[in-house]
Amino acid sequence: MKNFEIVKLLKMMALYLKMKDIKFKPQAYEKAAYSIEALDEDIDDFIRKNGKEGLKNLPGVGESIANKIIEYLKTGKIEELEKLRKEVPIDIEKLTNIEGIGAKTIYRLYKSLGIKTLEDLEKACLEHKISKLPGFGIKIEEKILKGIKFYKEGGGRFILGYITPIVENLIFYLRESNLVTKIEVCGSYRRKKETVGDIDILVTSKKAESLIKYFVNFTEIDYIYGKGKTKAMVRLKNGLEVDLRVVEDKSFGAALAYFTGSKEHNIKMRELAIKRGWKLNEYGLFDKNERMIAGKTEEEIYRKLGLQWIPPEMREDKGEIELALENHLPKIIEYNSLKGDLQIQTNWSDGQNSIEEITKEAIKLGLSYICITDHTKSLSVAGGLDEKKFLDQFKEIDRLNKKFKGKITILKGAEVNINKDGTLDISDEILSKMDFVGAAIHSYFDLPKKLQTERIKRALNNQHVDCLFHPTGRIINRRPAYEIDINEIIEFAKKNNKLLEIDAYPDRLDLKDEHIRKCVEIGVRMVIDSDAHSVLHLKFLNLGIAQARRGWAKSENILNTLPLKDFLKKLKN
Ligand code: DGT
Ligand code: CA
Ligand code: CA
Ligand code: ZN
Repeated sequence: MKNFEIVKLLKMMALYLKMKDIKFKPQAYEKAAYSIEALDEDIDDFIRKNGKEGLKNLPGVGESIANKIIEYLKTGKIEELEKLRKEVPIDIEKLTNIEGIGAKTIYRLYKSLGIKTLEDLEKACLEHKISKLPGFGIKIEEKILKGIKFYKEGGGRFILGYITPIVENLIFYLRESNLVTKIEVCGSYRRKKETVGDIDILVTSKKAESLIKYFVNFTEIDYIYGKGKTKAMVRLKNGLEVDLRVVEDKSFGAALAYFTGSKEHNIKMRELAIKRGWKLNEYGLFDKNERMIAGKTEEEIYRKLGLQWIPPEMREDKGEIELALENHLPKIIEYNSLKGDLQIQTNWSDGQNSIEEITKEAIKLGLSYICITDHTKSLSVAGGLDEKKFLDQFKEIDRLNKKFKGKITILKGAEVNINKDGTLDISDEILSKMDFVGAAIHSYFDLPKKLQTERIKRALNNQHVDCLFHPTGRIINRRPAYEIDINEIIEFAKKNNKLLEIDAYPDRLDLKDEHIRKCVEIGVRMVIDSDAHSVLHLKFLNLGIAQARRGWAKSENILNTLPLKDFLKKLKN
C-alpha cells in the first residue's frame, strides 16, 4: 500500500512550491493529498481499475499530478521533487512543524543563512543571526525558539489520530494472513492517549514463527530491531516503533491487561492480587499454590479480583480501581453515539468541501444534524465571512435543508473570532439569526493570563454565543495552551450556562481529559465536534469521544448525544 507515501510526497511538493511563492499549485497538491488520503483502497488497485482518468477525477488531481503519482508507483520517486530537494536540501518536514515559521520563511532562512535543519535554526536564533535579517526582529526569534522548545518537549511522540490509519492497515494486513486467531493493539493506543510512544500488538497464533516472518514483511517497515520465535520489534517508515508479541491463548487476557497498562494501573492491580496472597503478571492470575485462577480473558481477571471491568480509557490510576471495587464506575459515553456535529468549516471559508458535499458525508456517517460554522471576517487568512456573505450562506442552507429533508438538518452557525478586547468581530444582528454560535480565539495568543481569561469571559457573555470552541488553544506537539485560568472559565461556563467544546481534531483534542473531568464534576455541559475542514475529518468525532471517555464523561454530559429537538431545547435554557 503506497497511499501513505504518496500523500507525504504530495504534501512535500506543496511545501516546496509554497516556499517559492508559486500561486495556486500548492493548494492543488494539498487537495490531491487529501484525495489520496480519502481513498479507501490501495492506490495501485485503484489505478488498475480506473486508470489515469480515474485519478484525474479525484479532487485536486490534474494531468500533471496524476503523472507524478504514476511515476512514483513505477520508479519509486518523483523526478521534480528530487530536483527541488537537491536544490534546497533542507529538513522540510521538521522545520515546518515548528510553530511560528512557514514555508516561505524557511526558504529565506536557507538562502540567507544556510539553515537546513532544526539544529541550524536553533543555533541561528541563539546567536541572534535571525533578528538581524531585514524584516525579522527579536520577537520572531523568541517565538521560533519557543516553538522549537515545545516541539522537542513532545519527545517524538505520535499523535493518535494521525497514526490510526497506518495501525489499522497493519492490523488488516495481519488478519489477512490467516495466521492470527486473536489480535489486539494494547498500550497507550488502546487507552486512547492523545499521543503514543510506540505501538504494542498482542496476538495468538497456531503458527507463531510464520506469523513473525510475515509481520516483518509489512511494506511500511523500514527497520527490524529484532525478531524471535514469539516476538518482533520494528520501526515503520514514519518512525513509529511497533512491538508484536505472540502469547498463549490461556494467557491472552492477562497479557492484554498487562500490556494495556497504564503502568500505574497495573501496579494497583498487582497489589490487589498480593493482598489476597495471589500473583498477577502477564501470564495470568495465580493463587498461592501457583494454580492459575484466571488469564484467558481480561473480564475474568477483573472479576476474580473483585472489580468491575474497567474501560481502557480509564486505566490511569485516577480513582477508577477504587470505584470498580465498589461497583460504582460511571457509565461513560459510548462510541458512535453522537447525533450531530457542531463545528464544520466549508469552502465558504477555509474548508475543502462545499456544504452539500459535507452534508452528504454526514448523512453517510449517520448524523442527524450538523452545524456549518465558517470563520468570520477578521480571520482573513481563512477567508472569513462578513455579514452579507452569511446571509447568502443562510439561503444556501435553506435550499439544502429542503433538498435533504427527512435525512439531516443543517444548522446555521459560525466560528466567531474573538477580538483582542473580548468583543466579537461580527454583528449581534447576524448572530441572532443563527441556530448555534461558537466563539474562538485565533489571535493575540500571548496576552497575560488575567487579560486572556477576561477576554474569553467577555466573549462568552454575549447572549448569542452558545459555546467556546477549542477552549485552551493548544496544538499538540506544536504550541502550548494560551495562558488562561481554565478553572475560572469552567466555572464561568457553569454559572452562565455556556457550553465548552471538546474539539476532536487529532492535534487539538481540546478540552483535555483532565479538564473534561472537571467539567463532569461540576456539571458543565459539553459538545464534541470534529472541527472538520474536509469530508475526511468528520470521522474524528470518535476521537473526541475517546477523549471524553478519558475524562469520564457520561452521555448526559455531552449535549450533542441528544436528538435535534432536545438539543435545541436544552441549548436555549
Ligand atoms: P507509550 O508507549 O509511551 O505511549 O505508553 P504505553 O502505556 O503504551 O507504555 P509501553 O509501550 O512502555 O508499555 C506498554 C504497557 O506495558 C504499559 O502501558 C504497561 C506495561 N508495562 C510496561 N512496563 C511496565 C513495568 O515496568 N511495570 C508494569 N507493571 N507494567 C509495565
Ligand atoms: Ca506503547
Ligand atoms: Ca512498547
Ligand atoms: Zn478553519
